[in-house]
Amino acid sequence: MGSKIFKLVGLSAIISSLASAYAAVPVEGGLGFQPPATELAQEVHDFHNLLLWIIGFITLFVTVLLIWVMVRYNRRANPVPKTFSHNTPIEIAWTVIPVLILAVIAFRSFPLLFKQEEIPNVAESEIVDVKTYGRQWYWSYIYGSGDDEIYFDSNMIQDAELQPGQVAKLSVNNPMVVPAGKYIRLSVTASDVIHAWTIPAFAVKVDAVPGRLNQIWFKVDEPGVFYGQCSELCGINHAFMPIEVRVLPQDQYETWLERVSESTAAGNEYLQTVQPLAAQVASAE
Ligand SMILES: [Cu+2]
Repeated sequence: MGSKIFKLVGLSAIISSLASAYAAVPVEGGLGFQPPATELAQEVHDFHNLLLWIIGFITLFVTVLLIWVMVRYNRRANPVPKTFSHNTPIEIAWTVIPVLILAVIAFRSFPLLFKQEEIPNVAESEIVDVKTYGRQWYWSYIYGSGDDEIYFDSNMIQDAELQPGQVAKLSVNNPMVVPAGKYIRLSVTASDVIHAWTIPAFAVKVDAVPGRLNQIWFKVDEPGVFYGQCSELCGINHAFMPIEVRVLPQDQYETWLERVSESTAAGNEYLQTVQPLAAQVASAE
């Protein structure tokens, strides 16, 4: 029993230190969102917290009203009921107040929706283009075009092949790599059925639809490793096509881009030297 608890504590210590070193690993028993890695995610979380207050207050208010009515106006406490059927001030209040609450929610939510969709108007030098295909059941990533095009597939690591530091059902063999501090413009489509590309820590989610090109953007300022999963039921292995994004400082990203243009293995080898997952776990232990 004692050693079991000790193991659990040790495991959660590793996981939580992993989570602090790298922004987006789900933790066992975790409540709430993964830490936000983009400005957009921070704003989405703030909006969520505001909604929680509003919902909480309304639920409490309605519960108190119900209890009050049950106690004060049951047949025993109030044997002779009043017979009026209208009360104009109350009817105005229960129309206007919900409208105001909905207006406050709309005032916060619509700008966020547009912000998710609209790529900021910045210089092209600040933008990095990446394309991705959702496929049954993995993701493909494409950098550049024409002769300089880099293409690789990104498959989940099977449980039996997990290396120290890799996360079950979330780590992939060839992760997507992007530079920190740049606007990543992601073009998303699919080659068979509908998938959805998402990273919760970025507050980004976009459908990958065959024959159609969707775009989304994100900007992560701090290097780290971020995980997501296909979010559109796409067949038997839907749960096994995760997304892993490695955010590197600009200079390391450029070196990775050079290496990966030689071969995917060379790119991964370099990635291991600058952002090794295993070392993080070893130091946590
Ligand atoms: Cu899917």
